Amino acid sequence: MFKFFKSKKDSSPAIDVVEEISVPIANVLEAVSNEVHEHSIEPSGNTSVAKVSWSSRLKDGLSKTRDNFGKKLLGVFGAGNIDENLYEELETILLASDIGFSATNRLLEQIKKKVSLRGLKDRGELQNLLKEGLEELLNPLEKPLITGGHKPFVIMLVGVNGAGKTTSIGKLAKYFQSQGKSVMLVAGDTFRAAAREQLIAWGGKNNVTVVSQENGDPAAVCFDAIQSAIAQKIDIVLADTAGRLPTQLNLMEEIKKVKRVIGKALNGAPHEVLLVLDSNIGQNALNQVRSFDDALILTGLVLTKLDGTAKGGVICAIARERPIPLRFIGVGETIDDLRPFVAKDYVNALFNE
Ligand SMILES: Nc1nc2c(ncn2[C@@H]2O[C@H](COP(=O)(O)OP(=O)(O)OP(=O)(O)O)[C@@H](O)[C@H]2O)c(=O)[nH]1
Ligand SMILES: [Mg+2]
Repeated sequence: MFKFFKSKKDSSPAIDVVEEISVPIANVLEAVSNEVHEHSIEPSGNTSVAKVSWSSRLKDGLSKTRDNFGKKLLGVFGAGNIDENLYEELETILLASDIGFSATNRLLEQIKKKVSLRGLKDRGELQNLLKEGLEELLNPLEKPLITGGHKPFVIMLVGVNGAGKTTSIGKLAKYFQSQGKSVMLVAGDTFRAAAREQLIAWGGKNNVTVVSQENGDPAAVCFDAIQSAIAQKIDIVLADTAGRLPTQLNLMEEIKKVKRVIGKALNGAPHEVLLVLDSNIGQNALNQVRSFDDALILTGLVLTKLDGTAKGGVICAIARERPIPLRFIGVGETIDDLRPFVAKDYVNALFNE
């Protein structure tokens, strides 16, 4: 059994009151249990859970990007002298990896400068220069989320449809719980019943409270949830929202209202506004970052589905154009596949190191 909340009208005209009820979770847990771990069959016939380290998950997850980027680079960095042809080849590879013009130009300029400063001649020495350049470019994005300053610390997740918001909330619930924090999930996507159920399933998986209302107003659901979180002394509130395109102006107004109302429930909240981005969209991610940032003033990004794409280079374009902290990256669908972004690890994984 686990707890979640269901709305009940009270005498206040504007705000629903939440009422705690209990529901069986066996069926929802069954629906999601296959996502938790990769299973393997032992010789005995028993099923065992395969523990895979984060660095191998990251390497596996980035394999398509690496094929598109790192492996081609290895070809360029083979034997021979450094010349203009080499820089052209390098430029072509970087541009084809969704790194973007601006970041590509910066990387090339830096490499050329270092080559002349250090008097390098051999192509083989360039790989380290490129790694250095990528790390320098990506370092400003490496700012882990610190949630200690507020109780509850309210995190709102936004983004286009299917970007991975709800899944990321489920993973984050586990991440924060593993730090000993109490977590509450808020089903702020009130458009689809399935969205609510998806969140309840993640809540069941992590054994955390999910606040939801049938057909409720998203801002009202968030307001109620935060008041409840304050009363219950919850550490972290994760608010899900419905997917929307930046071009859907009415929906962008709605999400601004959700943010405002969260601030009314708790002064200073939300403390984190995370844009969830599907890395498959490549350079379009930049447009989404700009639009959502202009509307909501983002404090962080989550980049999902790096495992399914060859476009992992888009991080570099984001670092160059709008260096909003990349709080987490997702490299798979299981609950452990979302972790804080570490520039060095990411660059090493790109080169399979
Ligand atoms: N491979 C892979 N799949 C992911 C990752 N993150 C999310 N997904 C999948 O992407 C799909 C969409 O995820 P959701 O979390 O439902 O996306 P959403 O942003 O909440 O979607 P809407 O609520 O419709 O706006 C699901 O099938 C997830 O399992 C990831 O890092 N890797
Ligand atoms: Mg969702």
